[in-house]
Amino acid sequence: MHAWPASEVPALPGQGRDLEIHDTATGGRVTLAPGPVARIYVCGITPYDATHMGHAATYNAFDLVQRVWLDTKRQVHYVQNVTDVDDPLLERALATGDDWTALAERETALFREDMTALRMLPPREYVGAVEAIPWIVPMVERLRDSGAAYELEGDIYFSVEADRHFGEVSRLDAEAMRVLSAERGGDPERPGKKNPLDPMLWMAAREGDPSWDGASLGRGRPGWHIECVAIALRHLGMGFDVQGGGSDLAFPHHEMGASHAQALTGEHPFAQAYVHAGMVALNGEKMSKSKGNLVFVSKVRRDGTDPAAIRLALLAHHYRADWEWTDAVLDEAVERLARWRAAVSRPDGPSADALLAEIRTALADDLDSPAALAAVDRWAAAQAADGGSDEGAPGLVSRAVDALLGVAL
Ligand code: 5CA
Ligand code: ZN
Repeated sequence: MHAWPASEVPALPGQGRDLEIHDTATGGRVTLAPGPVARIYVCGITPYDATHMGHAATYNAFDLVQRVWLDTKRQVHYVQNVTDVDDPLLERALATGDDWTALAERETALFREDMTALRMLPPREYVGAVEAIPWIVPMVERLRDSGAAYELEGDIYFSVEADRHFGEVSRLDAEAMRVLSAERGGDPERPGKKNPLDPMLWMAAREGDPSWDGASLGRGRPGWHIECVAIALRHLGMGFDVQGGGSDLAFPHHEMGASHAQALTGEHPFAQAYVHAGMVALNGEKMSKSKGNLVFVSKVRRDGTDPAAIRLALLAHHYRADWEWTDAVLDEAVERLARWRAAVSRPDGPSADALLAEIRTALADDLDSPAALAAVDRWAAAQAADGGSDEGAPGLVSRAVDALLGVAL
């Protein structure tokens, strides 16, 4: 699949700091130490509805990771998937009478437009689950042939006991795992499984569902976790720097993905850090396609809101926090954008050298974007109060805010 166009990242003087970030698997901060090419995999959308502010907030977090790395003069190899065949997509298509491929294409196209408008840097590889089937099939065969997977009435399940590191990503107890497995696409109640948590790797063809040739697996379609593993291993390999997604992916998705990859390769870890963004709510409940309590990025854009203001609304919250989308959040961002634009539109201003250092420090500190915004606010307030005579300052602030926060002033 093609991704979306990259917005330019302006060059800045000096160099940023290495990123310290919260890692779900250790439960604490880690200082990432990528090589000259930092490797990141971020789980993409299941394209059965438009991009909402929760999705946008999560992609914003991982866009900041990239921007910090670019500022340390590294290259970034970023991979993202599209879950373009899965139960929720097929169920929605069935309910609306849409063709499932047309639904997926339409919503993926809208996602690209939203990401472009929000100045999210695109992945180098943007890969659909359907495209990954030829890589998934041999992986599932290998898992089965090595005893890490087994057949149940034609379906193939992964045995969580095959990975001695199982449980190390989410660090949940068995009961919590069981509850989340049932809520998030698993089938812990199905009789005949070796362990109730075992996730499906390959689902035998069902009447009325799309299916593909699975060689010795028979016709069917891939499970969810193996999709991301196949794409990540093909393009990034084991031990890449960051596996990213919202906190609802820590278990089972990222736990199972890590175990699939570790059982396949015999290597550990799948990713150096597992980074999870908080959940955005609306009216007191997590924004979710299945509940329908959504604020769509495309709708807010159509209503005339500058995408830079949407981005500022996301940046005003720490990525790990759970927070609530309200009209006030957006109003405040619109007002902040106007203040910042007025501040950089003057020919000179207070020196911005300290501000650049403050933004860099804030972002390296577990992506503290609210602290970065507060630093820009202080510079803008000083500019409004008594200005300054540094002719390079407004330009430097514009470039820094664009390069590090993805906001075009
Ligand atoms: N296709 C899978 C990942 S392989 C999937 O979870 N798709 S999704 O469309 O449901 O979500 C896409 C990303 O948005 C995931 O990282 C998910 O954790 C995140 N996300 C979903 N809802 C919210 C929310 N309310 N707040 C923050 N992030 C969210
Ligand atoms: Zn994923």
